[in-house]
Amino acid sequence: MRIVVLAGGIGGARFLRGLKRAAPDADITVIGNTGDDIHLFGLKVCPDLDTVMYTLGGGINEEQGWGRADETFHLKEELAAYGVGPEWFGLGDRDFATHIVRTQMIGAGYPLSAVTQALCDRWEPGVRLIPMSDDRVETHVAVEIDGERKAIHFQEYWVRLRASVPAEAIVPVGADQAKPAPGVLEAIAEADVILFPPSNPVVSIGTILAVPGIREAIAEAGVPVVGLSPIVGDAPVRGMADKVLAAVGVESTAPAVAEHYGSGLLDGWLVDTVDAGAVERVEAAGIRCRAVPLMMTDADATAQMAREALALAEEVR
Ligand code: GDP
Ligand code: FO1
Ligand code: CA
Repeated sequence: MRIVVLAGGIGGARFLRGLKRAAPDADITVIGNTGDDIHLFGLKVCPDLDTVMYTLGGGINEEQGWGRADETFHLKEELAAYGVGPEWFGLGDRDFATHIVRTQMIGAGYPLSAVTQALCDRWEPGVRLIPMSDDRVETHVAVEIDGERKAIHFQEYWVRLRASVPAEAIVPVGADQAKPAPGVLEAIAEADVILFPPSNPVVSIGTILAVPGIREAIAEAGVPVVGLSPIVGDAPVRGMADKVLAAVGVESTAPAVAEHYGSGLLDGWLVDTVDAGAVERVEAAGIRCRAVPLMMTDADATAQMAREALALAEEVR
């Protein structure tokens, strides 16, 4: 079975670990979000691609969910001693090596998709990881700070400000000119099932869908498209997705996220058992819905979520 998964960072990566367990023989292609990418100290950092790669490759800091295990921060401290920041973004010594290799290869003319493949040769994530695009896309957030309206990088909004000021707009800068990376549209066209893991609907999956051609290819693939809600009990399980959902006028509830994707894209939607009361509303929107446990507390629970998603896909096929 060929499965295509659109993934952000932590939510996507942890779900993929469960999917690999639930479907060990499946051929899994992951289309990764690159809107979170940021250039720091002259290096290109791809947080969501790295989170997927490290999580599936066994190098992730499990408690944090991003960055490397057994990490140290000597380089960051030395840079800070020279007054070189930003200090609010925690790049560790081991992680730096990934960004150096990536930046060096891009400087030598390799596209991001080829670089990602080369990095994955070391990590062997057990899936084919493709960035959504080889073209630069950078999510910016329009905010008002001290009466002044400005656009800041998504990482500054998320990591430095912890989404503490209202987001007025989310803009995936460059997305409208971006082309899907080689292999993206082909994987979608050849998929037997397409899954939206419980990733951020706006700044992870929304950004991937903003690359012209990707949304259309999914809608036209003619195979089941099933998603899992990142919102449980009217709040994100982790992080501040409610803040970016508000920016696009969507309430933070499991059914509202399903309606946001819409029946033109989604065939099936899983909500957590605490949101069982929302099943009817989702089905009224033309999307088949089931309530099952959606907390990725351990490997078994996560694999079971993946099984439920694949079962729902068979039901709507
Ligand atoms: P990010 O790029 O690291 O923010 O990760 P993603 O975009 O892939 O996923 C973020 C989303 O994962 C958040 O909105 C969380 O609510 C969701 N999430 C994290 N853990 C869980 C979980 O155990 N269950 C569910 N249903 N959602 C989760
Ligand atoms: N998230 C944080 O909350 N603080 C950090 O200092 C931080 C550093 C960081 C470095 C590399 C990397 O790959 C990810 C990192 N993240 C950090 C996570 C990440 O940038 C965001 O949580 C996601 O992009 C949000 O979607
Ligand atoms: Ca992310």
